[in-house]
Amino acid sequence: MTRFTISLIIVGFMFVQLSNAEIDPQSIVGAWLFDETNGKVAQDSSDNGNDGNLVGGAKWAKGKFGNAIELNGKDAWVTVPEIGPLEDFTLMKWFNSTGRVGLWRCFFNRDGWAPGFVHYQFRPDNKMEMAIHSNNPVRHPGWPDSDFTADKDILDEWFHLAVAYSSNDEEVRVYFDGELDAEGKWGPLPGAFGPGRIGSWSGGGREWEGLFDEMLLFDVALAEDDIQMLMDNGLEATLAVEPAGKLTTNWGEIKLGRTQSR
Ligand SMILES: [Ca+2]
Repeated sequence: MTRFTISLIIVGFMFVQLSNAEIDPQSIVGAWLFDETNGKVAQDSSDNGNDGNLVGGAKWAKGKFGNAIELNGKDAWVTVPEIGPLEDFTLMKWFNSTGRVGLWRCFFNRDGWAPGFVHYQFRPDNKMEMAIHSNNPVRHPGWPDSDFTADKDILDEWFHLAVAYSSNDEEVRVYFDGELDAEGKWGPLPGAFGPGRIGSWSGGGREWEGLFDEMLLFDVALAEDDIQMLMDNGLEATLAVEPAGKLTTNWGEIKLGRTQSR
């Protein structure tokens, strides 16, 4: 093998590493890191102002990265403003369930239930469903056969869950702890997330009991390695170590812009 060929291989390898690692901060629709220690506002760390408001017994607690939001399964949730519809999206979070096994338990549900509305939750059969009203089928493919069952064996532990969806490509992928759990053709509607609730549904009786941390919503269907990087490192550390300097700069500008606009 010539030296020239080896150099080309090395350059090619570096390019792949770079392209795999890129997460564009501009693709963040909402980033609820739940790192507050007091107050009733869950700040959106993106540039979009999608701050959440704590309702009822919602409170701050120790989380996976810094603090988390703790919900009591009865009268606690976080409301979010109008978000979407998004043609493509990735929604991910760390969750820790402490009760209500065998009951509806919401992660993030758009208020009401009408065409395009996202309902993202555990079902009474303890299977996870990402549903978009009027998609065909309504629930994401593969959910009945998933190995992940939210029964008593998963209580009091942190797990990571991500759903990447493209209405343009009509594809969905579901990841538990960064491992592909289900995928398939699914569509065709964009997904509307708000006005809605983290940890509840406006229809009642579906409150989350436990914790959420690093709830991140993007307007792109992220690749598996991006999801894993965000899962392992958290959003802020992931963007801080981005090899392309402009991305780090953009993230800094976003946070600076927020400070100046308030
Ligand atoms: Ca946090």
